[in-house]
Amino acid sequence: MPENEAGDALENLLHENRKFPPSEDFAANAIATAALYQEAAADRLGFWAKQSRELLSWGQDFEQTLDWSEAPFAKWFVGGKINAAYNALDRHVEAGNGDRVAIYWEGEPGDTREYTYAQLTEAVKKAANAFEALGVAKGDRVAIYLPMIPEAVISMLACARIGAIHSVVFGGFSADALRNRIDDAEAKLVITADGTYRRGAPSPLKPAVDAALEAPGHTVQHVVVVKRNGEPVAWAEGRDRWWTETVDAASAEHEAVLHDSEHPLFILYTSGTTGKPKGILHTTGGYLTQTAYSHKNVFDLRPESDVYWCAADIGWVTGHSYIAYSPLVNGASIVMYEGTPDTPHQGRWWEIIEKYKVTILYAAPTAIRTFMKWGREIPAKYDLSSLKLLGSVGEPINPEAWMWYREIIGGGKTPIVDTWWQTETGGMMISPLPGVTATKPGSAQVALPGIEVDVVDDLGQPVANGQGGYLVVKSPWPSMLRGIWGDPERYKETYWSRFDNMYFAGDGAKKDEDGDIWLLGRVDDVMNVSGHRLSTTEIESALVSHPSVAEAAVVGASDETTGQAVVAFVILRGSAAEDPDVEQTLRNHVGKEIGPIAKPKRILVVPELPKTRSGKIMRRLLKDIAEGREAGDATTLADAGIMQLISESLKK
Ligand code: 6R9
Repeated sequence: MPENEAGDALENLLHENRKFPPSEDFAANAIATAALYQEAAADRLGFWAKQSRELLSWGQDFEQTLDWSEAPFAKWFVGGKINAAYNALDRHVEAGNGDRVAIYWEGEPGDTREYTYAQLTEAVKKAANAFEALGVAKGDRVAIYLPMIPEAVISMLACARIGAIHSVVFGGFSADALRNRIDDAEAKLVITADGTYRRGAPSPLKPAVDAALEAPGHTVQHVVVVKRNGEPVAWAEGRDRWWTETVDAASAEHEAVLHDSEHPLFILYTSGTTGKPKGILHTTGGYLTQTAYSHKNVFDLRPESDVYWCAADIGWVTGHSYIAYSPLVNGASIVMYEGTPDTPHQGRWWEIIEKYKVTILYAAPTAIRTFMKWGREIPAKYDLSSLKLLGSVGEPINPEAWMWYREIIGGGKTPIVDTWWQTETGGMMISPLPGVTATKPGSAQVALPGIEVDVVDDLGQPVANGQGGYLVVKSPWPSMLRGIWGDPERYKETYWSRFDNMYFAGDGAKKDEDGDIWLLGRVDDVMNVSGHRLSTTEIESALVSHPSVAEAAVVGASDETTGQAVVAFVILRGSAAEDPDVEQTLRNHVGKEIGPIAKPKRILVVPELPKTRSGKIMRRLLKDIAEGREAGDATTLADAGIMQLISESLKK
C-alpha cells in the first residue's frame, strides 16, 4: 500500500499546486451547488429518498429507503416498484419529448442511424416481445455479445423491461471467455451480430458464439443475430434467428410491468486478482437512482440542449451506467460510436464532436494519452467549441494528461471531472462537482454528496491529511453491488472482510493537505522497493510528464537485493527513440520528480502497451516479461497481438 514511508517521494508529484475554480458563469448557472453537500450531510437517507423520487418515476412508491439489517447485503427503496425501461423511454414520450433524439449512432465506416425517444421506445417494445416469444421470462439470464451498435442498448433495455437479467460480454472477448460467462449465469438466450468493423475491416463475432456453444452442456436455447457487416455466417437451424425476422417482425405494443426495486437488473463480469471472473450483480431502484443522480449533477446535464458522448464500450460498466441507463433515464441525446479512434484517420473523435456538436465528453485517460502522442495538431483541425465539460474515468489521470485534455480539447475553459468508481460501485463515487469544486489536475478529490468514503491505514483508522492508505466506503450507497452471482461468500470475503463495516475498494489513495483524495492505483499495483512503498501511478505520471514519453507502464519485478525493482515500459514520442541517452535521461527525470528511490532500474522502450477492453494496462503481463517469464493468460486483452509485438521489439 502507498504510505508515508516513501516520504517526500510521494509528496512531489502529488503536490500539484495548480487549481482551477469554475468560471463565474459556470458556477452561477450550475445544476449542482454546494447546498447538495449540506443537504446530504444533514440527512443522508432522506437525501437519497428525495433524489430517487425526483429523478425516477416509481410505479409504486417505496416505504423504506435502506434496509441494512442483513449487511453487507443491502436493500434500497424497499417496497418500491419500478420499470427501468419505462424510466429510460416511455415516460419521455408521454411527457411530449418523443421527437427528441435519444441516440446519434455513428458506424465506423461512416454510416449513421438516429433514434428518437419514440423510435427507441418502439424498438425496445418489439425486442421485449421477441425475447418473450423465445421463452425468456422474468429472472432469466440473457447474454449480450454485441458490438457498439444501437441493438446493444435496445437489447439491454428490452431485458430490463421484461425483468430478464442481462449479462453483457465485451465483443472483444474470446469464445472461451464467453462460454464461461454463459455457463456461470446459465443464460437462456444470446444476442449477437454477424460482426462489426474494426480498423476499417469487417471483424467477425458470430463464429465466437458458435465456438462457445459447440461443446454440449450449455443452457442456451436461442441465438438472435443482428446483421451488421453482412459477412457470411454459419447457421444452427432451430437455434439461430435473425434479428430482422424476430425483433423487427414483432409487435410494437408492449406494456412495461413493474418490478421490485431490488429485482436484479444485470450481471457484469469483472476480473478479480485471482480466480474466475466475478459476476457483479446490480439491481434496479438504487442503481438507477445513483447513476441518474451522478450523471445529472457531475455532468451538469441539460437534457433539452446537451449532446452527450461517453466513448466507452457497452461491455464495460461505464457503458452500462453512462451510455445505456443514466443518460436515457435523464432524457439526454447521446452519441454512440462503433469503431476505433484512428479509423479512417486520427481525427475521428474530433470530427464526431464537431459533427454532432457534442457538449459533454466522457473518456478514459488511456485514450487521452494516445491523442497526446498523436499530436495536438490533429484536434486543432476541428471545431471543438461546443464542448462545455470533460469527464475522465477508468484509471488515475496523470496531471499532464489532465492539462492537455483541458487545454487542447477543452480550449482551456471546460471543467474536468475525474470520476472514481468501479463495476462494483455501479455509479460514480468520488468526483468534483463542476460548478463548485476548484479542480486539481490528477485528483478525483471529493466524495459525491450522499457518499461517504475515507482513506484508512492497515488497522482501518482514518489517515491524517498528507498521508496515504486504502480507499474505503464507509456506508452503503444506492448503486452498490448486491453480491457476486452465485457466490455470496466471495462477496463478503472480497469486499467486507478486510475492515469492519467498511467496503474495501482495493485501491490505494492519499489525502492531500486539503483532505482531497488522490487515487494511487490498485493496491496490487503498489511496489515495495527496499522497504519503500511506491505507487506505479506516480512513477508513470513522472515519466509521462517528460516530453519524450507518450505512455508509460511501471511494474515491480522481483529483485534479489531490493525485494522489488522498478521496471518501466515506455512508448516514446517522435524522435526521442533516436536519442541514445533517453533511458538515462528518463531515470534522472524520475529521480528528480519523485526521489532517487523511485528511479526505474530498467526502462524498456516498446511500441504499445497491453490493455484490457476498458483501457487498463495489464501490468501482470508486463511483470511476466520483466521477470523473464513467458507472458501469462492474455485473453482479456483488447488486442491479442500486442504481447507478440512487445516481445519482438524487446528482442531487437
Ligand atoms: C468505472 C471503472 C475500477 C477500477 C478502480 C480504480 C480504477 C476507475 C478511476 C480509477 C483512479 C479514477 N479507476 N476510475 N482510478 N481515478 N477516476 O473503471 O470500473 O472497470 O470496475 O475499474 O478502476 O482502480 O478500482 P472498473
